[in-house]
Amino acid sequence: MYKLKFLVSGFLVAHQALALWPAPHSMETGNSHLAVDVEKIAYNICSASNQILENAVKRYSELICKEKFSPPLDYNITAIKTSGSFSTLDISVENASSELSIDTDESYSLNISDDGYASLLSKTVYGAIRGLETFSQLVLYNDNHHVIKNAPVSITDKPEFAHRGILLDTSRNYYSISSIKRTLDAMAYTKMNVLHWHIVDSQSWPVESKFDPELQAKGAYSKDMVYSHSDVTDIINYSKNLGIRVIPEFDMPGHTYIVGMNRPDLMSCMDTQPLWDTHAAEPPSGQLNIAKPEALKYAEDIVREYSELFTDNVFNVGGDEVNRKCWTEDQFVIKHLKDNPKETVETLIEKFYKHIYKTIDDVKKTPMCWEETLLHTNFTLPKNSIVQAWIEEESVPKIVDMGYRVVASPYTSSYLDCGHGAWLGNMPKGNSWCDPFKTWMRIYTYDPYVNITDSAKQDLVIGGEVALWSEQADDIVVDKLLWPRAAAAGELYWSGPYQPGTSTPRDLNEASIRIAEHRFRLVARGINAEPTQPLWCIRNPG
Ligand code: CP6
Repeated sequence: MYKLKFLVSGFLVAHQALALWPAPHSMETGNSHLAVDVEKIAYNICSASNQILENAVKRYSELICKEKFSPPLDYNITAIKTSGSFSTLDISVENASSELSIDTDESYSLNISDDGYASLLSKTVYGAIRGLETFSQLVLYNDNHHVIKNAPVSITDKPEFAHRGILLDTSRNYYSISSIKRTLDAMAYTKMNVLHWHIVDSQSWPVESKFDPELQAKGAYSKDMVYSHSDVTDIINYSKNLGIRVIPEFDMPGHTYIVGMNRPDLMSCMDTQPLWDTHAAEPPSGQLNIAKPEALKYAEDIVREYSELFTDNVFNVGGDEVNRKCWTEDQFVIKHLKDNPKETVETLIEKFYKHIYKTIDDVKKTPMCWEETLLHTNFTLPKNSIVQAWIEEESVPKIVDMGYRVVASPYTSSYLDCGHGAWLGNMPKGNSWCDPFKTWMRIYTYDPYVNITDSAKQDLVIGGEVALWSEQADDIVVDKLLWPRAAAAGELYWSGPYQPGTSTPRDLNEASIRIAEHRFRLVARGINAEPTQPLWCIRNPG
C-alpha cells in the first residue's frame, strides 16, 4: 500500500511542478510548453558583468546545447505539444564585484513568460550562477526536440544555509585533479558551495610544501601524487568559477603521523604501531609533540604557508580525535612535565592551540575546527571560529548554546564512506560507526535544527557537510559514493529541512522522484551516479 501511494503521489507531483533539484524556495508554473532551439537562445547580460559571469553563461549555453536530457518520467510519454517557442534569457546582476565568501548572496529570481522570454535577476554573479543552473534544469529533451515545460514559470530562490559542503579526503587515497573537478561540477549542478578539502592526514602528505620540500618528498605516496601549488590554485580558480569555496583542512595535532616520516624529532608515539588502537583512532599512530617548541613552530609554518595558498577566508586546523595517551606515555613529554611541575598535558594542549589560533589571527583568517577543540579541551576558542560537529546530533545544539557558529555533519547521517566493511585485518569485525549504511533518505531526513528552537541560535547553524573519508575510496569509485547521496544534503541545506513556511519535514515520497531524475541528469552530464530505484518504479507509477 505504502509503495503504491508513494509512486502515485510522486508521479502527480512531478507532473504538476517541474522536477528541479534542489527544490526552489518558491515556484509557480503554467500550462504552456515552449519549443527551444538550443543553438539560438540569446543570452544577454543586461547589467554590469565580470569574467566569472561571462564564463558561467558560456558554460551553461554549451551545456544546454549538448544536453539531451529526458526525465525518465517522460520516456513513455508521447510528444509534448508546444504552443510557442523560447528565444531569450536576459541576465542582470546588481553587483558584479562581490566576493565569494560565507556572506555571498546567492539568491535569484527567474521568470519565463509563455511568449518565450526569460529574465534572471540576482544580487551577485554567484546568484546568477545558481539561476543558470535552474534554467538549465528547465530545458528538457522530448521527442527529438528541446522543450521548456509549464510556462509561465516564476521562481524566487535562495539558500536556507550559507555553507553546503562536501568533505573530500585526499590523504588516505589520492584523487586525480580531473576527478576533483568532476566532483566540483556535480556540486554546482546541485547548488553546493563548499569543498572541504581534507588534504593531508596521517597516511600521506599529497601537497607541495615550500617551507619544507621534504614534507611532500617523504610524505606523498609518489611524486605523481602531489598537488603542486599551481594545481591547488587551478582547483581554487575552477571552483570559484562555479561559485564554490575551497576550505582546506590541515589537521593537527593528531592525524599527523606522516610529518614524522620527515621530522621524527617533532613527534610523539610513532613507535606504537602494533598498539595503534590505544594511541590513535586508526593506524598509524603519531601526533605532534606538543611539549616541543619546534613542533609548535612547525605547525605555525604549515598554517602560514597554506593560508596564503588557499585564498578562502576560512582556514580549518582540524583538532579531531586527539589521543592523550600518545603524550602521557611519551618519554619526552613525561620529562618535560617533571621539569615543569606547573604544566600538564591539558595546559600543553591549550598552549598548542593558543599558538595556532594566534597564527590564524595574524594571517587574518577565520578559524574552523572539529568539535573536540571546543568541547574536549580547556582552550578558549576564539568566538569567530566555525565549529564542525560530527560525533553526535546533540553536538550541534551544544555548540550553538556556547555561542559558536556550527557546521553540521553528524556521522550518523553524513558519512558516505562507510558500509563496505572493515579495512584492515586487525580492525574489529564490523564497525559500529558505519552501521547503518547512510542512504540518501537518511541523509535527507536529518534535521540540523534538532533541539534548537531559538531563532537567533538557529542562525548560528550556518550549514552542513557530507564527508567522503577515503580509506576505501579513490577516484575510481568517487562518483558512485558521492552521487546522488550528496545531493540529498545539497537539497537539505539549500531548501531547508522543512516544507516551505512550516515546521513539517520535507516529503520523502515527493523527493524520491526528483532525486531519481537528478541522478539521471548527473549521468547525462558525465557523473557516474548510482541509481536510487529501478527505472520500472518511475515508468510505472501505480
Ligand atoms: N579521519 C579523520 C577520519 C575520521 C575523522 N577524522 C572518521 C571518524 C569516524 C568515522 C569516519 C571517519 N577517518 N581525520 C573524524 C572527524 Cl565513522
